Amino acid sequence: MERTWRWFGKKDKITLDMLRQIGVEGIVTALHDVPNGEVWTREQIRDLREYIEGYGMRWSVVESLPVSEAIKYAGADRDRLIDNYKTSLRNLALEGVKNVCYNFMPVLDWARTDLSHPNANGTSNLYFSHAQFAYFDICILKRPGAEKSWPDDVLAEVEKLKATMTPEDDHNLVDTIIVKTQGFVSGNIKEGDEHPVELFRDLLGLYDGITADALRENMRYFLAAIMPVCDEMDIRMCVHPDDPPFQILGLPRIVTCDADIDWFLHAVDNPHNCLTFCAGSLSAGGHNDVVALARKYASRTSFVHLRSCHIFPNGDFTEAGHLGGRANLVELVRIFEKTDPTLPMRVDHGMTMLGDESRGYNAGYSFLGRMFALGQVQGIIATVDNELGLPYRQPGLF
Ligand code: DNO
Repeated sequence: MERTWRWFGKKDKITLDMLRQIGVEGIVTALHDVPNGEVWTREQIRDLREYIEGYGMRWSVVESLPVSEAIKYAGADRDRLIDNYKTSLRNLALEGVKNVCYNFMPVLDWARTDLSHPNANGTSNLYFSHAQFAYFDICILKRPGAEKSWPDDVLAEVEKLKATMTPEDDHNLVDTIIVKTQGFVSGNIKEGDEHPVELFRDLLGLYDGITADALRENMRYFLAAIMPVCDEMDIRMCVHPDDPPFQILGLPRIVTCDADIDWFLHAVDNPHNCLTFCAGSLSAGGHNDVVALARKYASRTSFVHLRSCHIFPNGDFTEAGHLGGRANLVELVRIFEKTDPTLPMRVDHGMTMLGDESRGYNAGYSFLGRMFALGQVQGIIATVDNELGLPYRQPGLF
């Protein structure tokens, strides 16, 4: 697999000079400064591509070319936004960047309730608590009918939280769920937005009456519209699974499991319609057998995220070590390396460790924690390559 790394552009505190020292071959990035829905110009793309190439690496994957909400809920503007999307795709391909990750999650790109949940060894990881999320839904967001979407045991936990959560805890929960996890992924709400909860309510309102089937139809419409450009320019579009892979806040989520993946691959049956195999997102759902999914969908995967989750008996999950958890990264590497040894892979999220916490990195995207994980994954790849008779490689080293 190609060793790639998610880098947030020239402003990222983790520099390309650091990355080339730790075995990174390809960069995963986006034009983070271009507002959602606007065209990415060839000049902007070329500038970033050449910058990356100046460090001896290549721009392997776009993560993400964001799909505007109006495309997802079929707003009046969607055809214009799809045209812009097609222009951006064409410009990327003309500059040689032909693997594009996106997601089709309404409003929230990904969700966690704690960004620094302590591990017993002094490091921390991301964490999702159903009770905390339900508390946000019922007591902070005050979504009409929210209580009905949570089971009794979670509602009982919410009652306990009502007695212990301080205004500061509430503020931190809002910051985690709708600001810190969203801003840096070109999400709907950014650091500094004054009334995030109100903004968030308005966004949820856009999906009133949009069922899972309606969202599926909108995804099918989007894919059908962009596939001719992908065919012409040989672009692989790889959708990221919903994270976490279950319904939240009454919003439909349609890339959560085997049946969902099967659906979108067949809805627009085209080899350029691909999957981002995010082992972390998929392993956060107890219904998913991650290894079986990899076996089934490896040939339609154009990008791999390696990470693994541990699910607690109450359904809460945390991000496990890259050699632990439910995902079985060793077996996944075997499957993907056999399918296509050039497939781009990035380690996804990592522990926060050894001073990462004070460096201001984006949530989940520590340096030392991810470097540690990359070292582990490089070891797995080397072992698997040895089994398969493939040569070992690490740029810059003998
Ligand atoms: C979070 C990421 C997501 C992902 C997008 C892809 O850490 O996995 O933000 O990049 O959903 O479109």
